[in-house]
Amino acid sequence: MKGYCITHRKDIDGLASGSISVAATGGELVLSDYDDMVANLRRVPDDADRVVVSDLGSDTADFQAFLDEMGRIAKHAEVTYIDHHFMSEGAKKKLRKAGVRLVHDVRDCASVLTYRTFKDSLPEGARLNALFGAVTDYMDDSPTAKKMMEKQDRQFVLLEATMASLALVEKGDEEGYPEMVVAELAKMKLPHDIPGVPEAAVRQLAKQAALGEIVKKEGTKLGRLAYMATKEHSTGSVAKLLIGAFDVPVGVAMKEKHEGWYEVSLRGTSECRAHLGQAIGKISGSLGGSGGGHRKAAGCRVPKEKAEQMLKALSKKV
Ligand SMILES: [Mn+2]
Repeated sequence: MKGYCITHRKDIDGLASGSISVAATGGELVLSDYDDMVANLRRVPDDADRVVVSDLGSDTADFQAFLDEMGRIAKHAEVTYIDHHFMSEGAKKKLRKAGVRLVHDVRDCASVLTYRTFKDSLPEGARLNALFGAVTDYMDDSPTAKKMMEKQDRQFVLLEATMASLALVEKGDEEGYPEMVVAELAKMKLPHDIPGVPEAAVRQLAKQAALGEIVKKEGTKLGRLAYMATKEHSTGSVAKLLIGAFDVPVGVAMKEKHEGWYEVSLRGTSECRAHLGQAIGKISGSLGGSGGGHRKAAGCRVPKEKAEQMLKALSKKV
């Protein structure tokens, strides 16, 4: 058996769903982000038997390339694609037609969907991994997640999940760190028991407390959004802090990860009038970048010189 588990590397939902598919199928772990998703699929050889892709939304400009690769792999292997990001009916149809087993539901996080998909081949502890994804993706109030939470001590789950999430923010860029976390979670090890995790989580708490002050000084308000360029790893946290500091419904944090390009995180409150993932997908696409995500949490990549245009267009939308 030659199997691969390809999952999102940036958050605990991605890592936890990867750990669940590794525990269930024994496949080799491949961590990916949106921008290298197609490249990672291209590396899956034709003699693979089973491939699980989780928490990687495909509602981006390169859907055709994604579909082509999924179709190529599905000719020889059993391909399961588990996701909860927005997906058009047309895209779903095309994936199924290409032979992909699609597990898609926007009401649950990818970890919970992965847990349900492989439930029969999982140890009981995997339910916790699924809940870590639900808590950190803010999706623990779905009917399924709620029922699963009833079987656990809620505070225990919240602390373990948050500890894993904070530590990932602190150490996510460290070579091999996210891979190590997935491997340990797949062995049903709890975050507090994974080497380095509790210490990194506490360091991150201290950083975040200090960051609140920096955001107040360096952020800028533009209509109903506030934005800022940052070097922080967790652009998502910066976006959230901007919302609070400027009392606006949308926060936008931009980081120059590769020269000339901004990686952007967007966060919104219930008062935001647009679906951020869909809005930023269109805007960034029209500016030569790409993006997508959820209603209140999204991300994109745009050329640095187009950032101002992006912010203006988004400000009109929200
Ligand atoms: Mn997710």
